[in-house]
Amino acid sequence: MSPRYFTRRRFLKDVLSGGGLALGTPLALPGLLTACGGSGSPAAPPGNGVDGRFPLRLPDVTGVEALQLTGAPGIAEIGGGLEAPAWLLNGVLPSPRLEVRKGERMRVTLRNELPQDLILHWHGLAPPEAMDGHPRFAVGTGETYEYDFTVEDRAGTYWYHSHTHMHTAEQTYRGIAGLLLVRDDEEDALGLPSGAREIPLILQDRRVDAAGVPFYEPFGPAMMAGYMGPVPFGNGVRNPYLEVDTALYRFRILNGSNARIFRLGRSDSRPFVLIGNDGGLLDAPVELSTIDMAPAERVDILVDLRELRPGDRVMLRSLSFQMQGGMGFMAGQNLQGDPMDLLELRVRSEVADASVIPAALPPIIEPDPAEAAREREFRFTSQMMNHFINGRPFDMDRIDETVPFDETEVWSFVNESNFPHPVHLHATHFRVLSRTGGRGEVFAWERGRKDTVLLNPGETVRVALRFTAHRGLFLLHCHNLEHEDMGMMANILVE
Ligand SMILES: [Cu+2]
Repeated sequence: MSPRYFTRRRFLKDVLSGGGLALGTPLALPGLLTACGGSGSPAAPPGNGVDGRFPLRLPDVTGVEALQLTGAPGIAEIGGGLEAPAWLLNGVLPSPRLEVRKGERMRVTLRNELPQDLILHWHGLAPPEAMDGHPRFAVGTGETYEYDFTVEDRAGTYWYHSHTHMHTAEQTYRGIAGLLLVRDDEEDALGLPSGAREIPLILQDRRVDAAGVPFYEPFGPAMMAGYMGPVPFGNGVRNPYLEVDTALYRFRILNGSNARIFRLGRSDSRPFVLIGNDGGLLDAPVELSTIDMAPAERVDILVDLRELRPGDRVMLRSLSFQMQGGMGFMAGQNLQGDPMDLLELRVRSEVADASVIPAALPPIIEPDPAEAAREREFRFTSQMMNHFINGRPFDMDRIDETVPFDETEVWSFVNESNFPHPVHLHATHFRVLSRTGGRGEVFAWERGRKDTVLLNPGETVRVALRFTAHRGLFLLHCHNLEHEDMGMMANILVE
Protein backbone atom coordinates (compact mmCIF):
# COMPACT_ATOMS: atom_id res chain seq x y z
CA MET A 1 0.00 0.00 0.00
CA SER A 2 1.32 3.39 -0.89
CA PRO A 3 2.00 5.52 2.16
CA ARG A 4 -0.09 8.16 0.50
CA TYR A 5 -3.15 6.01 1.04
CA PHE A 6 -2.62 5.46 4.73
CA THR A 7 -5.80 4.22 6.27
CA ARG A 8 -6.96 5.51 9.59
CA ARG A 9 -6.31 2.14 11.21
CA ARG A 10 -2.78 2.22 9.87
CA PHE A 11 -2.34 5.76 11.11
CA LEU A 12 -3.51 4.92 14.61
CA LYS A 13 -1.27 1.89 14.65
CA ASP A 14 1.64 4.11 13.74
CA VAL A 15 0.70 6.75 16.25
CA LEU A 16 0.21 4.34 19.07
CA SER A 17 3.18 2.12 18.36
CA GLY A 18 5.43 4.89 17.30
CA GLY A 19 8.33 4.70 19.66
CA GLY A 20 8.26 8.41 19.79
CA LEU A 21 5.24 9.68 21.59
CA ALA A 22 5.97 13.28 22.40
CA LEU A 23 7.30 14.33 25.75
CA GLY A 24 4.47 14.98 28.09
CA THR A 25 2.07 12.87 26.07
CA PRO A 26 -0.59 11.40 28.30
CA LEU A 27 -0.49 7.65 28.43
CA ALA A 28 -4.22 7.37 27.89
CA LEU A 29 -5.47 6.30 24.51
CA PRO A 30 -6.42 9.16 22.24
CA GLY A 31 -9.70 10.89 22.63
CA LEU A 32 -11.33 9.20 19.72
CA LEU A 33 -12.35 6.63 22.28
CA THR A 34 -14.09 9.21 24.41
CA ALA A 35 -17.19 11.21 23.80
CA CYS A 36 -16.95 14.70 22.45
CA GLY A 37 -16.90 17.09 25.34
CA GLY A 38 -18.07 20.05 23.39
CA SER A 39 -20.91 21.69 25.16
CA GLY A 40 -19.63 24.66 27.07
CA SER A 41 -21.07 27.22 24.72
CA PRO A 42 -24.53 28.73 24.57
CA ALA A 43 -23.94 29.64 20.93
CA ALA A 44 -25.96 27.92 18.24
CA PRO A 45 -24.27 24.78 16.95
CA PRO A 46 -22.03 25.68 14.01
CA GLY A 47 -23.79 23.16 11.79
CA ASN A 48 -20.77 21.08 10.91
CA GLY A 49 -21.32 18.20 13.30
CA VAL A 50 -19.34 19.71 16.16
CA ASP A 51 -21.43 20.89 19.06
CA GLY A 52 -20.27 24.16 20.55
CA ARG A 53 -17.37 26.55 20.24
CA PHE A 54 -14.05 26.46 22.03
CA PRO A 55 -11.55 29.14 23.06
CA LEU A 56 -8.93 29.97 20.45
CA ARG A 57 -5.46 28.93 21.55
CA LEU A 58 -2.91 31.76 21.49
CA PRO A 59 0.53 30.15 21.55
CA ASP A 60 3.46 31.68 23.40
CA VAL A 61 6.29 33.11 21.34
CA THR A 62 9.33 30.89 20.78
CA GLY A 63 12.70 32.34 19.84
CA VAL A 64 15.03 30.84 17.24
CA GLU A 65 18.58 31.40 18.56
CA ALA A 66 19.10 27.80 19.64
CA LEU A 67 15.88 25.94 19.09
CA GLN A 68 15.32 22.21 18.91
CA LEU A 69 12.19 21.14 17.09
CA THR A 70 11.31 17.48 17.56
CA GLY A 71 8.72 16.00 15.26
CA ALA A 72 6.88 13.06 16.81
CA PRO A 73 3.47 11.44 17.09
CA GLY A 74 1.52 12.77 20.05
CA ILE A 75 -1.83 13.81 21.38
CA ALA A 76 -3.32 17.26 20.86
CA GLU A 77 -6.20 18.88 22.71
CA ILE A 78 -8.44 20.28 19.97
CA GLY A 79 -11.15 22.05 22.01
CA GLY A 80 -13.51 21.08 24.81
CA GLY A 81 -11.02 18.62 26.28
CA LEU A 82 -11.14 16.39 23.23
CA GLU A 83 -7.78 14.73 22.63
CA ALA A 84 -6.77 13.66 19.16
CA PRO A 85 -3.77 11.83 17.75
CA ALA A 86 -1.56 14.19 15.78
CA TRP A 87 1.96 14.60 14.46
CA LEU A 88 3.52 17.45 16.38
CA LEU A 89 6.64 19.56 16.71
CA ASN A 90 7.62 19.78 20.40
CA GLY A 91 4.30 18.27 21.38
CA VAL A 92 2.11 21.25 20.48
CA LEU A 93 -0.62 22.02 17.95
CA PRO A 94 -0.11 24.16 15.99
CA SER A 95 3.69 24.00 15.84
CA PRO A 96 5.48 26.58 18.00
CA ARG A 97 4.87 30.22 17.07
CA LEU A 98 8.33 31.42 16.09
CA GLU A 99 9.44 35.03 16.08
CA VAL A 100 12.65 36.50 14.77
CA ARG A 101 13.95 39.94 13.98
CA LYS A 102 15.32 40.78 10.55
CA GLY A 103 19.08 40.31 10.68
CA GLU A 104 18.89 37.76 13.46
CA ARG A 105 20.48 34.33 13.21
CA MET A 106 18.17 31.35 13.17
CA ARG A 107 19.65 28.14 14.54
CA VAL A 108 17.24 25.24 14.62
CA THR A 109 17.93 21.55 15.10
CA LEU A 110 15.17 19.47 13.60
CA ARG A 111 14.89 16.03 15.18
CA ASN A 112 12.73 13.48 13.43
CA GLU A 113 10.86 10.96 15.58
CA LEU A 114 8.06 10.46 13.05
CA PRO A 115 7.62 7.14 11.27
CA GLN A 116 8.42 8.93 7.97
CA ASP A 117 11.19 11.13 6.61
CA LEU A 118 10.87 14.80 7.56
CA ILE A 119 12.18 18.19 6.44
CA LEU A 120 10.91 21.72 7.18
CA HIS A 121 10.53 24.64 4.77
CA TRP A 122 10.48 28.26 6.01
CA HIS A 123 7.72 29.47 3.74
CA GLY A 124 8.28 32.98 2.44
CA LEU A 125 11.83 33.37 3.72
CA ALA A 126 14.72 33.31 1.25
CA PRO A 127 17.50 31.42 3.07
CA PRO A 128 20.45 29.63 1.43
CA GLU A 129 19.72 26.50 -0.58
CA ALA A 130 20.60 24.00 2.16
CA MET A 131 18.33 25.81 4.64
CA ASP A 132 15.25 25.95 2.39
CA GLY A 133 13.81 22.51 3.08
CA HIS A 134 14.14 21.01 -0.40
CA PRO A 135 12.80 17.44 -0.07
CA ARG A 136 16.18 15.97 -1.04
CA PHE A 137 17.36 17.06 2.44
CA ALA A 138 14.67 15.05 4.27
CA VAL A 139 16.03 13.07 7.21
CA GLY A 140 14.95 9.63 8.38
CA THR A 141 13.46 8.58 11.69
CA GLY A 142 15.92 9.18 14.52
CA GLU A 143 18.00 11.64 12.48
CA THR A 144 18.51 15.39 12.78
CA TYR A 145 18.91 18.32 10.37
CA GLU A 146 20.69 21.55 11.29
CA TYR A 147 19.38 24.92 10.13
CA ASP A 148 21.67 27.89 10.60
CA PHE A 149 21.15 31.10 8.65
CA THR A 150 20.54 34.80 9.04
CA VAL A 151 17.02 36.03 8.38
CA GLU A 152 17.36 38.77 5.77
CA ASP A 153 13.67 39.07 5.02
CA ARG A 154 11.57 42.09 5.91
CA ALA A 155 8.93 41.97 8.62
CA GLY A 156 6.03 39.77 7.68
CA THR A 157 3.73 36.85 8.34
CA TYR A 158 5.71 33.81 7.28
CA TRP A 159 5.23 30.18 8.26
CA TYR A 160 6.91 26.82 8.26
CA HIS A 161 5.72 23.35 7.46
CA SER A 162 6.72 19.89 6.32
CA HIS A 163 8.17 19.63 2.81
CA THR A 164 8.80 15.89 2.64
CA HIS A 165 8.09 14.70 -0.89
CA MET A 166 4.97 12.49 -1.08
CA HIS A 167 4.24 13.24 2.60
CA THR A 168 3.86 17.02 2.75
CA ALA A 169 0.06 16.86 2.71
CA GLU A 170 -0.22 14.19 5.37
CA GLN A 171 2.38 15.68 7.68
CA THR A 172 1.06 19.23 7.43
CA TYR A 173 -2.53 18.08 7.95
CA ARG A 174 -1.54 16.10 11.04
CA GLY A 175 0.11 19.10 12.60
CA ILE A 176 3.60 19.89 11.29
CA ALA A 177 2.98 23.60 10.58
CA GLY A 178 3.38 26.85 12.49
CA LEU A 179 3.65 30.60 12.09
CA LEU A 180 6.97 32.42 11.79
CA LEU A 181 6.69 36.16 12.31
CA VAL A 182 9.56 38.39 11.28
CA ARG A 183 9.76 41.82 12.88
CA ASP A 184 11.87 44.84 11.98
CA ASP A 185 12.36 48.48 12.89
CA GLU A 186 10.39 49.76 9.92
CA GLU A 187 7.29 47.91 11.06
CA ASP A 188 7.80 48.74 14.74
CA ALA A 189 7.72 52.44 13.87
CA LEU A 190 4.12 52.16 12.70
CA GLY A 191 2.76 51.42 16.17
CA LEU A 192 0.35 48.74 14.94
CA PRO A 193 -1.82 46.89 17.50
CA SER A 194 0.38 44.56 19.52
CA GLY A 195 0.37 42.28 22.55
CA ALA A 196 -3.14 41.00 23.26
CA ARG A 197 -4.40 43.04 20.27
CA GLU A 198 -2.23 41.15 17.76
CA ILE A 199 -3.80 37.78 16.99
CA PRO A 200 -1.86 35.10 15.11
CA LEU A 201 -4.37 32.83 13.39
CA ILE A 202 -3.79 29.64 11.44
CA LEU A 203 -7.00 28.67 9.65
CA GLN A 204 -7.39 25.06 8.55
CA ASP A 205 -10.22 22.72 7.65
CA ARG A 206 -10.32 19.12 8.76
CA ARG A 207 -12.51 16.10 8.36
CA VAL A 208 -13.52 14.48 11.63
CA ASP A 209 -15.13 11.24 12.77
CA ALA A 210 -18.28 10.93 14.89
CA ALA A 211 -16.31 11.73 18.04
CA GLY A 212 -14.86 14.88 16.47
CA VAL A 213 -11.35 13.52 15.91
CA PRO A 214 -9.62 14.54 12.65
CA PHE A 215 -8.48 11.88 10.23
CA TYR A 216 -6.57 11.85 6.98
CA GLU A 217 -7.83 9.27 4.51
CA PRO A 218 -7.47 10.62 1.01
CA PHE A 219 -8.84 8.56 -1.85
CA GLY A 220 -9.66 9.21 -5.50
CA PRO A 221 -11.71 12.42 -5.53
CA ALA A 222 -9.70 13.93 -2.67
CA MET A 223 -6.51 13.23 -4.52
CA MET A 224 -7.81 15.21 -7.47
CA ALA A 225 -9.47 18.13 -5.66
CA GLY A 226 -7.27 18.02 -2.57
CA TYR A 227 -8.30 17.00 0.94
CA MET A 228 -11.04 19.14 2.45
CA GLY A 229 -13.22 18.80 5.53
CA PRO A 230 -16.23 20.61 6.97
CA VAL A 231 -14.79 21.57 10.37
CA PRO A 232 -12.85 24.83 10.68
CA PHE A 233 -9.85 24.90 13.00
CA GLY A 234 -8.12 28.01 14.34
CA ASN A 235 -4.69 27.48 15.86
CA GLY A 236 -5.46 23.78 16.24
CA VAL A 237 -8.85 24.30 17.97
CA ARG A 238 -12.08 23.27 16.26
CA ASN A 239 -14.84 25.87 15.90
CA PRO A 240 -12.93 28.48 17.87
CA TYR A 241 -14.09 31.68 19.51
CA LEU A 242 -12.08 34.58 20.87
CA GLU A 243 -13.03 37.05 23.59
CA VAL A 244 -12.23 40.59 22.50
CA ASP A 245 -12.57 44.18 23.66
CA THR A 246 -14.01 47.13 21.76
CA ALA A 247 -10.64 47.88 20.21
CA LEU A 248 -8.63 47.81 17.01
CA TYR A 249 -7.04 44.40 16.42
CA ARG A 250 -4.35 43.18 14.09
CA PHE A 251 -4.92 39.65 12.75
CA ARG A 252 -2.00 37.78 11.17
CA ILE A 253 -3.83 35.08 9.24
CA LEU A 254 -2.45 32.03 7.44
CA ASN A 255 -4.54 29.70 5.36
CA GLY A 256 -2.80 26.52 6.49
CA SER A 257 -5.28 24.18 4.79
CA ASN A 258 -4.26 21.49 2.34
CA ALA A 259 -6.74 22.50 -0.34
CA ARG A 260 -9.45 24.77 1.11
CA ILE A 261 -9.84 28.29 -0.26
CA PHE A 262 -11.40 30.80 2.15
CA ARG A 263 -13.31 33.96 1.23
CA LEU A 264 -12.92 35.95 4.45
CA GLY A 265 -15.67 38.29 5.52
CA ARG A 266 -17.32 39.64 8.67
CA SER A 267 -20.85 38.57 9.54
CA ASP A 268 -21.74 42.23 10.14
CA SER A 269 -20.40 43.11 6.66
CA ARG A 270 -18.01 45.71 8.06
CA PRO A 271 -14.72 45.87 6.13
CA PHE A 272 -11.22 44.81 7.05
CA VAL A 273 -8.22 47.05 6.50
CA LEU A 274 -5.62 44.99 4.66
CA ILE A 275 -2.11 46.15 5.51
CA GLY A 276 0.05 43.20 4.46
CA ASN A 277 0.20 39.82 2.79
CA ASP A 278 2.78 37.14 1.93
CA GLY A 279 5.90 39.31 1.88
CA GLY A 280 5.07 41.80 4.61
CA LEU A 281 3.36 45.16 4.56
CA LEU A 282 1.72 46.62 1.47
CA ASP A 283 2.71 50.13 0.40
CA ALA A 284 -0.75 51.42 1.38
CA PRO A 285 -3.63 50.11 3.46
CA VAL A 286 -6.76 49.08 1.60
CA GLU A 287 -10.30 48.62 2.90
CA LEU A 288 -11.94 45.37 1.78
CA SER A 289 -15.14 43.62 2.80
CA THR A 290 -13.95 40.24 1.48
CA ILE A 291 -10.50 38.73 0.95
CA ASP A 292 -9.81 35.44 -0.81
CA MET A 293 -7.11 33.22 0.71
CA ALA A 294 -5.84 30.12 -1.04
CA PRO A 295 -3.71 27.57 0.84
CA ALA A 296 -0.40 29.08 2.01
CA GLU A 297 -1.48 32.70 1.44
CA ARG A 298 -1.25 35.10 4.39
CA VAL A 299 -3.01 38.36 5.18
CA ASP A 300 -2.25 40.98 7.77
CA ILE A 301 -5.48 42.84 8.54
CA LEU A 302 -6.75 45.41 10.98
CA VAL A 303 -10.15 44.47 12.40
CA ASP A 304 -11.94 47.39 13.99
CA LEU A 305 -14.27 46.31 16.81
CA ARG A 306 -14.69 49.76 18.35
CA GLU A 307 -18.28 50.14 17.11
CA LEU A 308 -19.36 47.01 18.97
CA ARG A 309 -20.68 46.68 22.51
CA PRO A 310 -20.15 44.08 25.22
CA GLY A 311 -22.18 40.99 24.46
CA ASP A 312 -22.00 41.50 20.71
CA ARG A 313 -20.76 38.67 18.56
CA VAL A 314 -19.21 38.89 15.14
CA MET A 315 -18.32 35.89 13.02
CA LEU A 316 -15.21 35.81 10.90
CA ARG A 317 -16.48 33.56 8.17
CA SER A 318 -15.70 32.14 4.81
CA LEU A 319 -18.43 33.23 2.42
CA SER A 320 -19.76 30.94 -0.28
CA PHE A 321 -18.41 31.10 -3.82
CA GLN A 322 -18.56 29.07 -6.99
CA MET A 323 -15.50 27.08 -8.00
CA GLN A 324 -15.05 24.92 -11.04
CA GLY A 325 -13.45 21.62 -10.08
CA GLY A 326 -14.30 22.24 -6.47
CA MET A 327 -15.50 18.77 -5.72
CA GLY A 328 -15.46 17.82 -2.07
CA PHE A 329 -14.30 14.80 -0.22
CA MET A 330 -17.51 13.02 -1.07
CA ALA A 331 -19.93 13.91 -3.80
CA GLY A 332 -22.62 16.25 -2.64
CA GLN A 333 -21.05 17.49 0.55
CA ASN A 334 -18.50 19.98 1.66
CA LEU A 335 -17.60 21.51 -1.66
CA GLN A 336 -14.88 24.01 -2.27
CA GLY A 337 -16.66 27.33 -1.84
CA ASP A 338 -19.16 26.16 0.77
CA PRO A 339 -19.58 28.74 3.57
CA MET A 340 -17.81 28.13 6.90
CA ASP A 341 -17.93 29.96 10.22
CA LEU A 342 -14.24 30.27 11.07
CA LEU A 343 -13.85 32.27 14.28
CA GLU A 344 -16.45 33.92 16.50
CA LEU A 345 -15.42 37.19 18.13
CA ARG A 346 -17.24 37.69 21.45
CA VAL A 347 -17.05 41.19 22.82
CA ARG A 348 -16.18 41.00 26.51
CA SER A 349 -15.66 44.56 27.64
CA GLU A 350 -15.77 48.14 26.53
CA VAL A 351 -12.46 49.95 26.46
CA ALA A 352 -11.23 53.25 25.08
CA ASP A 353 -8.87 52.68 22.19
CA ALA A 354 -7.54 55.67 20.28
CA SER A 355 -5.38 53.58 17.93
CA VAL A 356 -5.00 55.12 14.50
CA ILE A 357 -5.15 53.12 11.29
CA PRO A 358 -2.08 54.23 9.36
CA ALA A 359 -2.87 56.26 6.26
CA ALA A 360 0.33 55.21 4.52
CA LEU A 361 2.83 52.37 4.74
CA PRO A 362 6.52 52.16 3.80
CA PRO A 363 7.35 51.88 0.08
CA ILE A 364 8.13 48.47 -1.43
CA ILE A 365 10.85 47.72 -3.96
CA GLU A 366 9.34 45.54 -6.65
CA PRO A 367 10.78 44.02 -9.83
CA ASP A 368 10.06 46.09 -12.94
CA PRO A 369 8.70 44.00 -15.84
CA ALA A 370 10.11 46.58 -18.29
CA GLU A 371 13.56 45.32 -17.29
CA ALA A 372 12.73 41.66 -17.87
CA ALA A 373 15.53 39.78 -19.61
CA ARG A 374 13.23 36.93 -20.67
CA GLU A 375 9.89 35.25 -20.16
CA ARG A 376 9.03 31.70 -19.14
CA GLU A 377 5.80 29.76 -19.12
CA PHE A 378 4.63 27.11 -16.66
CA ARG A 379 1.53 25.10 -17.55
CA PHE A 380 -0.36 23.37 -14.74
CA THR A 381 -2.31 20.27 -15.82
CA SER A 382 -4.24 17.59 -13.95
CA GLN A 383 -5.24 14.29 -15.55
CA MET A 384 -6.30 10.99 -14.10
CA MET A 385 -4.49 10.84 -10.75
CA ASN A 386 -1.58 13.03 -11.79
CA HIS A 387 -0.75 16.71 -11.52
CA PHE A 388 2.01 18.12 -13.75
CA ILE A 389 3.96 21.29 -14.48
CA ASN A 390 4.83 21.62 -18.18
CA GLY A 391 3.69 18.06 -18.72
CA ARG A 392 6.05 16.42 -16.25
CA PRO A 393 5.71 15.11 -12.69
CA PHE A 394 8.32 16.19 -10.15
CA ASP A 395 11.67 14.45 -10.33
CA MET A 396 13.97 15.15 -7.41
CA ASP A 397 17.05 14.83 -9.64
CA ARG A 398 15.91 16.73 -12.73
CA ILE A 399 16.51 20.47 -13.13
CA ASP A 400 13.45 21.91 -14.83
CA GLU A 401 14.54 25.51 -15.32
CA THR A 402 17.86 27.28 -14.94
CA VAL A 403 17.43 30.94 -14.05
CA PRO A 404 20.19 33.55 -13.86
CA PHE A 405 20.79 35.14 -10.47
CA ASP A 406 19.84 38.81 -10.15
CA GLU A 407 18.04 39.18 -13.49
CA THR A 408 14.44 40.25 -13.77
CA GLU A 409 12.14 37.82 -15.54
CA VAL A 410 8.44 37.60 -16.30
CA TRP A 411 6.83 34.21 -15.70
CA SER A 412 3.39 33.08 -16.84
CA PHE A 413 1.49 30.49 -14.84
CA VAL A 414 -1.19 28.87 -17.02
CA ASN A 415 -3.93 26.70 -15.55
CA GLU A 416 -5.04 24.16 -18.15
CA SER A 417 -6.80 21.95 -15.61
CA ASN A 418 -10.21 21.91 -13.96
CA PHE A 419 -8.84 22.58 -10.46
CA PRO A 420 -7.64 25.71 -8.69
CA HIS A 421 -3.88 25.75 -8.07
CA PRO A 422 -2.21 28.07 -5.55
CA VAL A 423 1.21 28.46 -7.16
CA HIS A 424 4.13 28.93 -4.75
CA LEU A 425 7.71 29.93 -5.52
CA HIS A 426 10.64 29.50 -3.14
CA ALA A 427 13.63 31.83 -2.71
CA THR A 428 12.03 35.08 -3.85
CA HIS A 429 8.78 36.96 -3.83
CA PHE A 430 7.11 38.08 -7.02
CA ARG A 431 4.88 40.88 -8.16
CA VAL A 432 1.56 39.88 -9.75
CA LEU A 433 1.26 41.76 -13.04
CA SER A 434 -1.93 40.45 -14.60
CA ARG A 435 -4.56 37.76 -14.65
CA THR A 436 -6.32 36.86 -17.90
CA GLY A 437 -9.12 34.34 -18.32
CA GLY A 438 -11.24 33.25 -15.35
CA ARG A 439 -11.60 36.09 -12.88
CA GLY A 440 -9.64 38.35 -15.24
CA GLU A 441 -8.15 40.79 -12.74
CA VAL A 442 -5.49 41.23 -10.07
CA PHE A 443 -7.17 41.70 -6.70
CA ALA A 444 -6.23 44.20 -4.02
CA TRP A 445 -5.03 41.38 -1.74
CA GLU A 446 -2.57 40.32 -4.44
CA ARG A 447 -0.62 43.58 -4.50
CA GLY A 448 2.78 43.84 -2.92
CA ARG A 449 5.22 40.98 -2.48
CA LYS A 450 3.62 37.59 -3.05
CA ASP A 451 5.06 34.09 -2.82
CA THR A 452 1.78 32.27 -3.54
CA VAL A 453 -0.88 33.21 -6.08
CA LEU A 454 -4.18 31.48 -6.83
CA LEU A 455 -4.61 30.22 -10.37
CA ASN A 456 -8.22 29.23 -11.04
CA PRO A 457 -9.18 27.02 -13.99
CA GLY A 458 -8.69 28.84 -17.27
CA GLU A 459 -6.53 31.57 -15.79
CA THR A 460 -3.11 32.83 -16.79
CA VAL A 461 -1.27 34.87 -14.17
CA ARG A 462 1.87 36.81 -15.12
CA VAL A 463 4.39 37.74 -12.44
CA ALA A 464 7.67 39.65 -12.38
CA LEU A 465 10.51 38.36 -10.23
CA ARG A 466 14.22 38.54 -9.62
CA PHE A 467 16.25 36.10 -7.49
CA THR A 468 18.50 38.33 -5.42
CA ALA A 469 19.03 36.35 -2.22
CA HIS A 470 20.91 33.12 -3.02
CA ARG A 471 22.02 30.84 -5.83
CA GLY A 472 21.00 27.20 -5.62
CA LEU A 473 18.27 24.68 -6.28
CA PHE A 474 14.81 25.83 -5.24
CA LEU A 475 11.21 24.90 -5.97
CA LEU A 476 8.11 26.03 -7.82
CA HIS A 477 5.01 24.07 -6.90
CA CYS A 478 1.29 23.94 -6.34
CA HIS A 479 0.41 24.51 -2.68
CA ASN A 480 -2.63 22.31 -2.89
CA LEU A 481 -0.65 19.78 -0.88
CA GLU A 482 -2.19 16.69 -2.46
CA HIS A 483 -1.30 18.12 -5.88
CA GLU A 484 2.23 18.88 -4.73
CA ASP A 485 2.70 15.36 -3.38
CA MET A 486 1.42 13.90 -6.63
CA GLY A 487 3.97 15.69 -8.76
CA MET A 488 2.95 19.32 -9.34
CA MET A 489 6.39 20.64 -8.47
CA ALA A 490 9.49 21.70 -10.42
CA ASN A 491 13.17 22.22 -9.62
CA ILE A 492 14.41 25.77 -10.33
CA LEU A 493 18.19 26.18 -10.41
CA VAL A 494 19.26 29.77 -9.72
CA GLU A 495 22.85 30.28 -10.91
CU1 LIG B 1 -2.72 22.35 -7.57
